Amino acid sequence: MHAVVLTHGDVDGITSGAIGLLAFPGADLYFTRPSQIHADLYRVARDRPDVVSVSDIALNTMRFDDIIRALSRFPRETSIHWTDHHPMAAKYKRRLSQRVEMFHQIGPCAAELMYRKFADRLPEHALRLALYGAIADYCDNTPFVRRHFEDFDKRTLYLEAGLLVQALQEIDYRRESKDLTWELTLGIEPSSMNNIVDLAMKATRVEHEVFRYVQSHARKVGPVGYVLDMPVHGYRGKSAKFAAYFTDSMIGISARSSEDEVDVSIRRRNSKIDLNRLLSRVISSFTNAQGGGHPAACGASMKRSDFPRFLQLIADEVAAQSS
Ligand SMILES: [Mn+2]
Repeated sequence: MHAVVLTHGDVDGITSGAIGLLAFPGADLYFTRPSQIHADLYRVARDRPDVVSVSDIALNTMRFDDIIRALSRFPRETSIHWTDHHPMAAKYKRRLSQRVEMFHQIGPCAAELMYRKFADRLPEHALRLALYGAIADYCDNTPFVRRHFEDFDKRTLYLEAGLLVQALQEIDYRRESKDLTWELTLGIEPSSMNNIVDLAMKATRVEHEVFRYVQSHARKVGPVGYVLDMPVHGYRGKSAKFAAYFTDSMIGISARSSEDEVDVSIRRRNSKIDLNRLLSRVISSFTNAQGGGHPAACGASMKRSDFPRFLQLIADEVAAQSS
């Protein structure tokens, strides 16, 4: 049997992908992302695999037709599993479900969904992977996760998951993440991976520096705190949180500019605002901007010259919603 696992490169992606590899032994593993999934599916279809598993990939509605077209390239016999927890409008879910075996739920992480979907064919250690994914994605308050926290010492689970989260800040995706995913399928714990422990410690020290940097460089526009072009790469979600904290804001943004683009990570702080919804409203007033994510964590990119107006629109929306 020829199987292919396509998944995201963050900890939930890696753990849900590792569970996919355990469910379909011998499968090939590729990392992908919402902006690329259509092209990757198209490429994978040429090999006519028996099984494809896509996990933790948000549906990019701007690419929806391309995704449907790519799916139509697979032989009818290919079973395609689509497992995800990002918001998905009902019409897209319905349309996609005509071709894929959809397991979609908001609340649990993708790794929990993968575990629940394939539990009867997984080894015992796969359960820990599901819990690491849940901790990493802040999806650790579901009935499934709460129940299984009782099976271990949850403090140890947080340490192991924390090592993965931190190390990934310093891993440049792809190659090393692939090795890491394979090690996880073997049941090797992060604390037993020397390179992961070293990277996690380094990342934690860098994170503390990032915290101090944001303290002295965060700015505020209305109810939104932001930091632009930190001297370190990565740490974007974390620095967005810190920017909200240091400016006493409901929303934090960490932005990085390149020659003609600005890329932002958005987080909320003590707020129930649905960032995904907020972002899709704001982004519709820009050309060449895209983004999305979860209610509590989002990302977007836009033309560099649009960034000031973007900040202002986000601030206006948040102010309007909270008054
Ligand atoms: Mn996820």
